[in-house]
Order: sequence, then C-alpha cells, then structure tokens
Amino acid sequence: MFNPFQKKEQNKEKNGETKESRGLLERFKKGLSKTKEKLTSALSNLFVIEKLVDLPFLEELEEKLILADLGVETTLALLEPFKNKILKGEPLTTSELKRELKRICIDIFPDHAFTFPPEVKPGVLFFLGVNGVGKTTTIAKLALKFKEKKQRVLLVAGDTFRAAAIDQLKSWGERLEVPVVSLKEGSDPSSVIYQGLERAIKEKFDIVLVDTAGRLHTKHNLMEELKKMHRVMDKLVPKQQRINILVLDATTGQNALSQAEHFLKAIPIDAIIITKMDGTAKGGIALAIANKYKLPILFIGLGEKAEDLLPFDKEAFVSAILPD
Ligand SMILES: Nc1nc2c(ncn2[C@@H]2O[C@H](COP(=O)(O)OP(=O)(O)OP(=O)(O)O)[C@@H](O)[C@H]2O)c(=O)[nH]1
Ligand SMILES: [Mg+2]
Repeated sequence: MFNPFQKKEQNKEKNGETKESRGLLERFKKGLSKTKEKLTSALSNLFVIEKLVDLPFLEELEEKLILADLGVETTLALLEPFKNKILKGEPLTTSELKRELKRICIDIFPDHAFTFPPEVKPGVLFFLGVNGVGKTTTIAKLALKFKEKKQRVLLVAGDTFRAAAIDQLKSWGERLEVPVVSLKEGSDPSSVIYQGLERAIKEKFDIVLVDTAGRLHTKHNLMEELKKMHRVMDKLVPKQQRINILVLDATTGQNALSQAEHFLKAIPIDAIIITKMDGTAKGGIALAIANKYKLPILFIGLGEKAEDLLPFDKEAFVSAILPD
C-alpha cells in the first residue's frame, strides 16, 4: 500500500539507505534550493567563524530567520532557549547553537495521528484551499501514485463553480484512467460529494479524492458551504476514514498562516500539503505553519509533474534549509 511515512523504512537497506531513497532525498533538497540559498547567504556571515554566542548575535539571527519567512512568532519560539542560556551566563558556541537549532526545528514538525491513506475503505481525502494553490493538480499527482500502487481510485469534482474546473478534473480522469463523479456547472457541491461517496461505497473503491473550488478564506458564505460539504460526508463515511487536507501555496509566504487560521475555523483540518516550494525562497513557511497549528505536512510540491510531489521529510527539510 502507498504510505509515504513507511516508505523510508521499507526502502532502507540493512546498512543504510537505498539508491531510491537517496534519489528522493536529493530531489527533495534540490527542490528547496531557493529557500536554501536565501537562508545560507543570510546566515553565512553569522556562522563563518566559530565563536561564543552573545545577545547581538542572537538578534541578528532573529532578524534573518524572520526575513526567511519563519515569521516572528516561530523565530522567537525557536531562539528563546538560547536567549535564556545566554542571559544565565552559560557558554554557547555558534556550532552548538546551530546543531541544537536544527534539532528544535525537526521537533517542531508533528507526526501524523492517522494512517495515510486511511486503512478502512473507502478512504476519503478532501482537498481545500484558496484559489490556484494547486488542489486539482495535487489530486491528479496523488491519483497516479495510488493507481501505481494498485489502489482503486475515484475522483469527485466538488468544484462545480466553473465548467473549466469540472473539465480539468475529467481530463485528468481520462489521462489517468480513473473514473470521475461530476454534475453540471453550478450544482450544489455537496450533492456531487454525496453521489461520489455513495458510488465509492457501493462499488468498493479504495480511495476517493474530493476536489473543491478554490475559496477566499475571508468569504463567509464560501466557508459555510465547506461546512455543509463536511456534514454531508459525515452522513456517509465515518470521520476516521477521512482526511481533510489544506493545500497551501508556499509562494504566498506568511499569508498561508492566515489562510490556515480561517479554514481551521470552518472545519477540522488534519494535514497540510505545501505546493510550489520549487519556485520560492519562502520555504521557511513550512516551519511557521507546523509551529503555529501543529499540523503534519504530508507532501510538498516541487514542480508541476507527478513525480514532483514528494512525501515531506522533516530531517531532509531541516538539513536542506539549515545546511552544515
Ligand atoms: N511550480 C509548481 N507549480 C505547481 C505546483 N503545484 C501546482 N502547480 C501549478 O499551479 C497552477 C494551479 O494549479 P491547480 O491545481 O489548478 O490549482 P487549484 O488549487 O485547483 O486552483 P482552483 O481550482 O482555481 O482553486 C497550475 O498551473 C499547476 O501546474 C508545484 O508544486 N510547483
Ligand atoms: Mg482546482
């Protein structure tokens, strides 16, 4: 079964990692190169010579991390233990700080509290997010991955807002040879979802990927519509079989935090997928999101092709953005 969280373990040879997992790691790091460049050049002056850390050093580091889209809240939380240490007069070298900082960053990313994809069938993945973040493309990328793992996949065109959105999902369905449940433009998205889930149960599909229309997180009526879809799903498939996935676009930087806040007010979010990490130096946002909302990041998008959707690896992420 396709499980990104087990993948690393399964791929491990007795004395290390396989070629495949190393390749994945390399692609992961390469995709984060813009963020890495920004942070490396910002931090290089600071860490160039080994010395004892003092308060001015921490202030400069603080400024650099905030600018790298970690945001004020996360940066302050990250640096607090070091500040306390210095204030107590305890010695701390720059290399000790860097090592410890990496460990703290890794620990910020919470582990998922669910199996991905859900074990009980049908597992339902419900995708939401603002316009253009990459929901539909991510659904197509995942559908292909699941299909390759011999899972029976059903797509549901819950974005009934635009005819083009329905066509976009249908054409993915044709290309991937995966059935798509859709209704005509302007239909109630909850009705499509109801019909989709009914079919998934009846025909024993393994995984249902539900697309939704991009919605501005500040639009009250659109967020209410999301609640309705959620209630409709409650009627057919128990919550334990469903994962609500918020898709965020890394290029929006700190705005992603406010998006998460609004979506979380509407329905429970279980996990995050961050797209477009390849095109931005704002990758630090992943840490800010994980720190503030304690949500696991399932995948990151590092390009438009199917193979560019990679399982999120917290150790690789931290070592990519804070290299030795
Ligand atoms: N570079 C890059 N582009 C991406 C990534 N993910 C998605 N895209 C592109 O982002 C654009 C929008 O993707 P969609 O999947 O249509 O976004 P959406 O969230 O479904 O949009 P709406 O349905 O309009 O809300 C497309 O051109 C995708 O190819 C990624 O990880 N990296
Ligand atoms: Mg879409």
